[in-house]
Amino acid sequence: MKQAIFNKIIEDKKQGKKSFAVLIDPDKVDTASLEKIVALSVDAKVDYFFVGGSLVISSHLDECIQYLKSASNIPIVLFPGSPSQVSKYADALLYLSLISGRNPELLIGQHVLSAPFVKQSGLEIMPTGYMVVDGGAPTTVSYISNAAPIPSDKTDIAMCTAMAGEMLGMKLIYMDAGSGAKHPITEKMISKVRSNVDAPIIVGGGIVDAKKAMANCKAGADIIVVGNAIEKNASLIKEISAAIHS
Ligand code: 1GP
Repeated sequence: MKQAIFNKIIEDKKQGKKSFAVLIDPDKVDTASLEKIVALSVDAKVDYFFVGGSLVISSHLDECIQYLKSASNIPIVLFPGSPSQVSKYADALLYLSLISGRNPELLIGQHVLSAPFVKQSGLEIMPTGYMVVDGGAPTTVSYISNAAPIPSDKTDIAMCTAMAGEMLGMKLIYMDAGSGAKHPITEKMISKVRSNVDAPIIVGGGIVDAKKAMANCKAGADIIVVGNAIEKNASLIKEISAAIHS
């Protein structure tokens, strides 16, 4: 089984190096905006492209990934909202189980149905405990998943959920307030999870500036994901990347 990207995440964590992932939703970019995002990301030494969305309506996922591949060496990690968002052209796949929810389909059901196809893709598979936290607004992910998010002040629930995910064998923990969240995840919740699990922690949802990205890193996040804010203003890539890497 491929492990290159996961090994890099572990190595970076050991060395205290924080990483920045730019989230690209294929539905929300056109050729011009994608070119701009890639150029700025290369320049700012972005660590990963995460590609996916709760809904991917258009059919150009493969095309989008092939373009990213041709234009940069930044690893491409699929962040799929459904099994249809698997592309063999990417480098790795966040194999998400929605451990904060109680929807069996997103905990295991869809995985069973898509397992042969996912295995055949040849992608590096990274088992990820996906935790959706209330971000102050109903986001696409909470609607589509039909699962209640963890209340933003219930840090103990987040801690226990992450601990259970890790003990079940999940290699990464992704804490997500949902795309465009009004309130990103609090540092209090991140540090509570950080103190209780060893797995690298990915944090995203509603992060719109370098200050928040840095505060999240200090609280224990290993990878910061930003999508929405960059779609609105791609020049943020540079400052957020610099803050995370500092
Ligand atoms: C959402 O974590 C991601 O799943 C990123 O959220 O688009 O709000 O940056 P934003």
